Amino acid sequence: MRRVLVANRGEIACRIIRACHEENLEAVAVYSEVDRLSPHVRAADVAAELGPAPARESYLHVERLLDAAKRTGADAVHPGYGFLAERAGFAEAVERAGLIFIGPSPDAIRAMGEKTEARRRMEEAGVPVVPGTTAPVTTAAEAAAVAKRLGFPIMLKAAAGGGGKGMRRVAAPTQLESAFRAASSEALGAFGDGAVYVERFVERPRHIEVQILADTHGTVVDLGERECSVQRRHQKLIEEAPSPAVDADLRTRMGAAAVQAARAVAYRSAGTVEFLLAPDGVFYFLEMNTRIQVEHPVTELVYGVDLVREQLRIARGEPTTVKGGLRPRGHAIECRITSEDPFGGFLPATGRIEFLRLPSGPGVRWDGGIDTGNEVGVHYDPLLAKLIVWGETRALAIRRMARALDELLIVGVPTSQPFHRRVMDEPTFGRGEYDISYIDRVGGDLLSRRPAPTLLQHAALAAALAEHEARNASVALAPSNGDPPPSAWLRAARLQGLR
Ligand code: MV4
Repeated sequence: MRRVLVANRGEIACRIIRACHEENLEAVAVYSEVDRLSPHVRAADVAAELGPAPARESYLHVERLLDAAKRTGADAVHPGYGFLAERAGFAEAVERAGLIFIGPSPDAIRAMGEKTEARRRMEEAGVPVVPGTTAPVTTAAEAAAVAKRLGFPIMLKAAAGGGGKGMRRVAAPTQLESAFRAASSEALGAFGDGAVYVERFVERPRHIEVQILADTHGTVVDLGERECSVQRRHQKLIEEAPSPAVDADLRTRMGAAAVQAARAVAYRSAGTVEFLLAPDGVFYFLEMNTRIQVEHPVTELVYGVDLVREQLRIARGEPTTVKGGLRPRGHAIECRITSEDPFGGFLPATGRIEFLRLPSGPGVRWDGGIDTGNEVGVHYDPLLAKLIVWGETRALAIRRMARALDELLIVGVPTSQPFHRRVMDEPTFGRGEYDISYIDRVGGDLLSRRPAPTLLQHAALAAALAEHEARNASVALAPSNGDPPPSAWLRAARLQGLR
């Protein structure tokens, strides 16, 4: 393996390219027309244009990706997350083209992608699953019969995919018929398959996921848990490791269950087993994500590993360098910096990055995919970057995140930064006493009013405006005889009336 095509964009593409360079591998970036000036393109050794902005014409276009691999002499493909990362068909196409797919086998992807199949395999492997069906139910009547056995409330879920699409909570028999129809049609729309299965509803759970690393020499290790309960409409906003709700004994038990889950599908590479942790301390398998996840850095900081480099080593057939039985050290928190306006219902925002000042200092990590001058559009996921901090304790990590968020300045597009800054001051978050309903409960207060722009934001905007006007002025000053427009020096002199 010599040259890796990174079939992704943004922060994760930059992240993978860094790992490639540290593993003495060359990196090939792919980009759509609107991403021509993106940081991941500049960071790579070779770059290939895929096509127009729409993902289906670029980052989702299998033939163009494989053609780019061939044209650039790539011998491996890393899918990142999102896009084609969990499409078994893409992994198969990569391997059929004679390239290494940096991730699990297509069979493992497929087994975990079909949620009822995954639940069946987990039950067989002795991994605790939420009580319910391990096969789809085909009618509302069938669902009602299962619900009678389980007791209400129940959860209807799409068999063909996770992430909350096609999911409905049903509190009483009278709601079942309409909920079943809604869940099935949403599942059909999202995954092309309307099959639905039934689970008992777990009240007030925390969303806890366990990181797995499996090599091709039989080693399967867990790297502890991540707490991902701060999410809005199934989009995670803040993640942390370790979870404030998990002690050493529970960590050992969840880690063992996650390793069993990975072994049950002969897993390879990095993966994440998602659990629901109920208030009574009982945990249930939810689903397995067969990719590197957005939030992987919090695990890297508390376990001292580089998960993407481990993926590259494993793909080269080398044993993982990670030993089993590691314990987390300190505490890490990640805030997803997205181009969404928290004071405008988190609606996707667009704009041009006019000015970017990044936080730094002890224990601060910025996994970024943006630079000044970049246009932020609506073609892709609104994640711009991740701000991750590490501290010796959770309280110190929170204080450090607050400091880093105060240092961060992005001028030109609204971002989720003010939301995160307020969470760091919010008492229940500070005590770690939250579950998946956190945003519903405290989100409203946190976002009650938009803060006044800081002096620095005003100054940065004024500078950007002055530069914009000066640039326009120079265009206006461009001589009609076709001579080149005046240099910045000449413009400045003219503006001072010196020439
Ligand atoms: C559940 C659940 C409670 N009970 N299943 C969310 C998407 C996918 N990861 C599965 N999810 C859940 N499944 C049962 N039986 C709670 C969640 C859940 C959730 C549900 C609604 C709103 C936000 C949520 C965040 C995390 C998990």
